[in-house]
Amino acid sequence: MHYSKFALTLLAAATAAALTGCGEEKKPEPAKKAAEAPPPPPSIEIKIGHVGPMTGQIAHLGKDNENGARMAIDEANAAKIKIDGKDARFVLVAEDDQADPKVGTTVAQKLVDAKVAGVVGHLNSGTSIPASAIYNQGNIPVISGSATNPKLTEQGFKNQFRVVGRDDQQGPAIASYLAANAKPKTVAIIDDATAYGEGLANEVEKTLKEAKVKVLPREKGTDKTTDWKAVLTKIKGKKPDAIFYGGMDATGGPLVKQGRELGIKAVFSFGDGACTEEMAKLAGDAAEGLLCSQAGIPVVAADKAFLDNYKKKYNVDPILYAPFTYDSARLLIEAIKKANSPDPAKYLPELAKIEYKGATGTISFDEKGDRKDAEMTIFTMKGGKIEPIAVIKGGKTIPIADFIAMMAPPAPAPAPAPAAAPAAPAADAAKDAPKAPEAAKEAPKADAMKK
Ligand code: ABU
Repeated sequence: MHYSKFALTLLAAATAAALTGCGEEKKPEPAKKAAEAPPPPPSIEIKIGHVGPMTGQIAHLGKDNENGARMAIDEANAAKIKIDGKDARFVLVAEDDQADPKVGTTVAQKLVDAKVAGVVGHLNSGTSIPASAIYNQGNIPVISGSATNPKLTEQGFKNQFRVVGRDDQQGPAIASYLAANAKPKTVAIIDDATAYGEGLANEVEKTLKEAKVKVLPREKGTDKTTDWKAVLTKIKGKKPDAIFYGGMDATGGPLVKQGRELGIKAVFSFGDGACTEEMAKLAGDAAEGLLCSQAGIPVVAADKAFLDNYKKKYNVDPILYAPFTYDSARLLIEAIKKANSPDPAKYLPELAKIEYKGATGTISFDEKGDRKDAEMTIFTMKGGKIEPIAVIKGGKTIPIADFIAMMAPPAPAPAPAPAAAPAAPAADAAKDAPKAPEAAKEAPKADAMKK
């Protein structure tokens, strides 16, 4: 039999194919396998910036703020949120502005260039105000959880918000409380020459003068001053009954310590930047009995689940404004969810009109971006702990125990009980409510707020 060369080639190929089919496992074709695999779900990365001082004298407060924002981001990722049909992955882009206004603007530009969808920060008014112009130009929504100088939201920037009160609320609150309770005839005021410290001191001075309290000529330091002896010696000679300091705890602690060392007996009082337990760490017993204010609810009155989860995650309690930066990040995420888009142009209108139940209470914004009906809290230092005395809300001074009871979740409606087992809802609700601190037993006397 004669076969052509072509036929022989075909025969060889067919034999090889048959052998492969019988003797060996056929390897899957990679291209075919890929085609059969389900496509990965579409995803979207959404960057949220956080800025505060992570180095320097008030890094503990920067870390507190960042912890709050990070917790909100981690919870959002765990909740597997979908935006525009895609799996959203939120990423916290954390930056350090060193509490320095110049560094603050550099970092703000960096975040705009990184195309973050929104920013939580900055911590300080002195960094927040110059940075706000940069975020405004980039049309990036920004929420501060701690900056209290009124100018921040007085510039007409539609993208700027804050979830704490303002110093034209805080100054009158602490000054009125001081005037009504310590009843000083003469008050010395010192500030740290920052936007926050000087601005708050001005508000305190205005309120004291309205209350017919004599205010001594202003004394000044800086946000780095830790040797106050010259200033305090000058003040001591004028025998003030009270001293107010506008500045942060890192400088306020040495101030009160050195004041007591010099034998000054005046009541020391402070705003939120120095209303922390760091004061007791820095000043020891000298900090006992100080009065101070915070521009929001006290940490102890924040949502219990938030407080429990924070402690579990970081193994510490919040220091000052972590509940507020947590709410700030959650507000950005909630507005993005409502708009179904991380595009600031799309979600900013949602943020502006939001009404949100956060860890610090219900949050909505006025036309300037300030929190509506923000609370102020007055504290005293007892046994090294900052203890809230009263919360000022809507012009009313509410003893802390009453305020905490107001914030407690409502008792669950009693279930139709079987005859033999009556329900006890009030006791259950009380078990979950935050505990009023010792200082709550002191009845506040001042009705302070105007705004
Ligand atoms: N509000 C206290 C500290 C932050 C600031 O406003 O500078």
